[in-house]
Amino acid sequence: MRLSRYFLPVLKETPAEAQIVSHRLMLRAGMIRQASAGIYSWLPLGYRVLRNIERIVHEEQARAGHIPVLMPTLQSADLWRQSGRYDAYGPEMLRIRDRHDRDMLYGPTNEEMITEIVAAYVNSYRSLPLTLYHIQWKFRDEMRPRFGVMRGREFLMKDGYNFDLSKEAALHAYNRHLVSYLRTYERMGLQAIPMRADSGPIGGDYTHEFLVLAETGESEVFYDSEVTDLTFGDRDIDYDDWDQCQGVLEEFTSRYARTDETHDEAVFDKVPEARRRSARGIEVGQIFYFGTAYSESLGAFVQNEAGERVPLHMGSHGIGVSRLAGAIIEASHDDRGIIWPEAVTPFQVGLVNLRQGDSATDAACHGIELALEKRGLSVLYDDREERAGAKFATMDLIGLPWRITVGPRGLEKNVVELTSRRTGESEEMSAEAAIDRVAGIYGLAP
Ligand code: 5CA
Repeated sequence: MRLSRYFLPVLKETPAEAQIVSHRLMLRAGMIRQASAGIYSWLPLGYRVLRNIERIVHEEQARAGHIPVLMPTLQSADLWRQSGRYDAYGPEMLRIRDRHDRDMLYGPTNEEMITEIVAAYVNSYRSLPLTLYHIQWKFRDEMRPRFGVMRGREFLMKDGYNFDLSKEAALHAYNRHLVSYLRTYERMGLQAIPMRADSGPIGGDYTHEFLVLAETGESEVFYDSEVTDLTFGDRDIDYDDWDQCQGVLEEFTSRYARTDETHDEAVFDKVPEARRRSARGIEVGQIFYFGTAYSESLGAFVQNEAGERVPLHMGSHGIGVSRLAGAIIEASHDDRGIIWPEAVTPFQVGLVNLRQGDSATDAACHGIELALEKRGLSVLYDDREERAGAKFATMDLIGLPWRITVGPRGLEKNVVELTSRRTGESEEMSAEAAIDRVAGIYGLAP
C-alpha cells in the first residue's frame, strides 16, 4: 500500500480529550474516530489491527474445538423476559421499539439468544459437548464511557457459550477456555493474568477475569508476584484431555490473584509480604460457569444416557476484542508512538523513500515493495514528497515493527537500512538481505 493513496489521517497535536496513552495514540495514528460518546469508527489502520486481533481469536478458538456462528446485534425483549434479565439489566441496556411497537434491545451479551438456538435443535446428550461463539458488536450504555475503545458503549466482543451434560463436563469447558485464552493473549504479546472475580449480571459464582497489568487499568488488583513469572509458551495441550486442562488451571490460578471485588485481606496476608502486590489492570476477558439457570428458563434440555430429560450445564466466555487494541498499545509504546507486536501489526513492514522523485530511488523502492508483497508481506510504502524526518516520525507513531529505508547514498553502495521499531537499531544490508530478514522474522518461507 502506498501512503500517498492510503487514508491515514495522523494528528500532529495531542488530542486534549484523551486521558490515557492508548487513546491518545489511537487518535494521533488515525486509527479511530469518535462518532459519539463511547462509539467509534475504525479507520483503515485501526481496522487492520482489529481484524488481526479477530484472526488470532478465531484461530485459537478453532484449536480448542469451538464453533463460530454469527448472531444479530438486535434482540427481542421477550427472550430476556424469559430469563428474567430484561428488568434486571437496568439502564445499561439500550432499549429500542420497532414500528410495530415491539420491544427490542441492542444486545449487551448473548446468553439468551444462543440458549434459545440450542434449545431448538439439541435434544440428546449425543450432540454434546458443544461450544458456539461469535465475534459481534455489543452495546452497553456505560455511565462513563472513557479511554477510547477501552470502555466504549459499542464494543466488539468474542463471546462463547458451552453446553454440557454435567457440571463436570462444563467445568472442563471452563478450563479449556482458560487454556485457550492464555494462548490467545500471549500470541498478541500480552501477559493476561487470570484472577478470581465477581460475576456481575452474568450470574454464577465460578468466574475468572483476565487482567493485563497497566497503570492506566480501571481495575484494582491484588496478587502474589509469582503469578507474573508464569508463561504458557508453546505448550502442546490436548484440549480434550481433562487432566491437562485442569493442570493448567491449577498452575495459573492456585496463587493469590484477585480483583478488588473478591479481594480478601485475611487470605492475602498469608502470602509472604515480599510477594504481595497491589496494582491496576485492564480486564481483557472473563470466563464463567453458571450451571443450568439459562437452560432451565429457556428450555434447553436434553435426554441423558438413562433417557431422562435434564437441563444443560452452561458457561459463557468473553474476550474484549476492541478493548484489546487499546490494551496492546498500553503495554507496548514509547514516547514516539506505538510499537506493534508482529502478530497484530497493521502492516508488517514500512518502506521509506528518502528521495521521492529521484528516479533511481523511486525505482528501487518500487522493486522492494513488489518483492516484499511477493513474499506475502504487507507493506506500507511512504512515497510522499516529505522530509525524511516527517516520514520517520509517522512510521514511529504508527509503530510498524520493521522499517526499510532507501536513499540515494545507500543505493550507491547497494545497501538499504533495516530498522527495528522496538530497539531503534539499524543495520545496513542489501535490499535482498533485508527482504529475506523480514520474511524470516514473520516465519515466511525463503
Ligand atoms: N457474556 C459474558 C461472557 S461472553 C460477558 O459478557 N462477559 S463480560 O461482561 O465480562 O465481557 C467480556 C469482555 O468484554 C470483558 O472482559 C471486557 O474485556 C470486554 N468489555 C466489557 N465491557 C466493555 C466495554 N464497555 N468496552 C470495551 N470492552 C468491554
